[in-house]
Amino acid sequence: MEKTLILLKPDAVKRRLSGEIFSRFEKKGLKIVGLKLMRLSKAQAERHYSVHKGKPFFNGLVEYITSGPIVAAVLEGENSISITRTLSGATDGSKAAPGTIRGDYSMGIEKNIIHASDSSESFEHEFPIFFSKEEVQEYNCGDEENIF
Ligand code: 3AN
Repeated sequence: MEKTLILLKPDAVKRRLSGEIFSRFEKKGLKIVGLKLMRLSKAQAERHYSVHKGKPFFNGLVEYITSGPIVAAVLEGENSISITRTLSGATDGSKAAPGTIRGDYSMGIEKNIIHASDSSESFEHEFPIFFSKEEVQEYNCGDEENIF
């Protein structure tokens, strides 16, 4: 089953939105298989955002994601990558559709609540920055035939 990585950014954690956001993904049918609260180092943040190196917003992005605790999670389910992106909404919270996480909780493009891997290649790049393979649990919920 497809896995994806999400990060609840410092604005989400400080605004006590973690439970609300996980609730949306769980209700949709995705399963939490990895989870941790952590503070990213500058080196980890630069590695995570390496695709944006050289862009004008790169330094601000690194500064922001390292400014407070984040919640990193691995979610699993069929099409979990596109589903988490759809539920997260457009990058700029001021333009994201209502009903999406960013549309409901974010006003801007930097403090935009959540990161979600945008492809399996991105997931492969991002996963080892946050988790070791041993930190991911393999299990069935038992209701997969009703969910997928
Ligand atoms: P997404 O997070 O929706 O995949 P990306 O990968 O294009 O968006 O951008 C990564 C992060 O960089 C975004 N979550 C956002 O916080 C930040 N970002 C993207 N574009 C800008 C911009 N023009 N100005 C400031 N920050 C930006």
